[in-house]
Amino acid sequence: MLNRRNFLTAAVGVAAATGLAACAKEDDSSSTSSSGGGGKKITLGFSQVGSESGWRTANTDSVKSAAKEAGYSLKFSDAQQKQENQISAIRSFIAQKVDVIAFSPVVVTGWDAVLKEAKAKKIPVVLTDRSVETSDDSLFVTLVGSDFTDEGRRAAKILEKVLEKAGHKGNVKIAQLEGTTGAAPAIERAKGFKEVMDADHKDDWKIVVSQTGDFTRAGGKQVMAAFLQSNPDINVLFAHNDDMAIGAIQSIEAAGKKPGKDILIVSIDGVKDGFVAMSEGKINAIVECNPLLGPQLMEVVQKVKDGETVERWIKTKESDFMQDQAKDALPTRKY
Ligand code: GYE
Repeated sequence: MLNRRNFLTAAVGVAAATGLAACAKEDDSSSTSSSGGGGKKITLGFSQVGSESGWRTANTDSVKSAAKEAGYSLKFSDAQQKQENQISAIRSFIAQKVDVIAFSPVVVTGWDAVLKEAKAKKIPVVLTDRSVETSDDSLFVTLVGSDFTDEGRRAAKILEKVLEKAGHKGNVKIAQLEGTTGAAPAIERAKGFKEVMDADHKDDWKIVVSQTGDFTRAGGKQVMAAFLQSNPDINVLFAHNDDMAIGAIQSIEAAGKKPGKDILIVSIDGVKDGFVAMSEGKINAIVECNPLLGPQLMEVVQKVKDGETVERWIKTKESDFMQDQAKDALPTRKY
């Protein structure tokens, strides 16, 4: 499986070329101030995953406002969770001769061809948020984003606390709502969680059902309803993001059960609505994943443009929150 540290080699299938930015929404925004060094304004092409979650909305806002702040001309494209749209957007950025391309890859595989095209035109590529698997490490400069495997481990560790607090006795029957299939945060959060489970809870914890909810509320709601039908004895939900947990809460309530009590819930992200659900007692703990990557990204873009060396992986600092911290933390949440 993917090891972000080594950026594993993997031969990848390449999505077919499509027309320019087929269904992707593209917008251009630029500010009048000049870029940091007083030189020519930097043009940055940014291909976003979509608008699937509260995290993504906060991430998009952060990128847009940081680009404006830095005085870059930003070409922003929303791929609506489709890899072919991202490939088209990147091709369009190459054709427009942008200075730097940044993107948050919807899935990990299938990027080599388009990244080689960027390299051939000497346009540096910076990954944000999510990683890729590539056969050639030189195809991107750096990744600005979180350690998702560690988030998975932290989710398992915080579940231990949640179970203890709830005075839970007996077997732990876990339902897992996975993120988008093939996406780095889905693969790695599952991996980190399982690592702790295999090491410390071989006998008492079991993932009884696991399926993707595509990181959306609607997905979480629908899949949780099916889980409750097939496995009515589930007593824990591990959701790869808050939005799916919030969707699942609706199905849990519709099934006449109490989220946060009958079914203990741990999720990842820490968006405002997640904190609201936690302060209402419906989510038991949240592992934070910071979406405010814009300022760090703009700094890196400037350095890359100036030919400076940057770290291979620029990680984000994050915290964990238990339910009893939710009310106090809520007013200070920035996203
Ligand atoms: O957790 C989820 C979003 O890639 C870290 O994508 C991101 C994830 C985030 O849709 O809410």
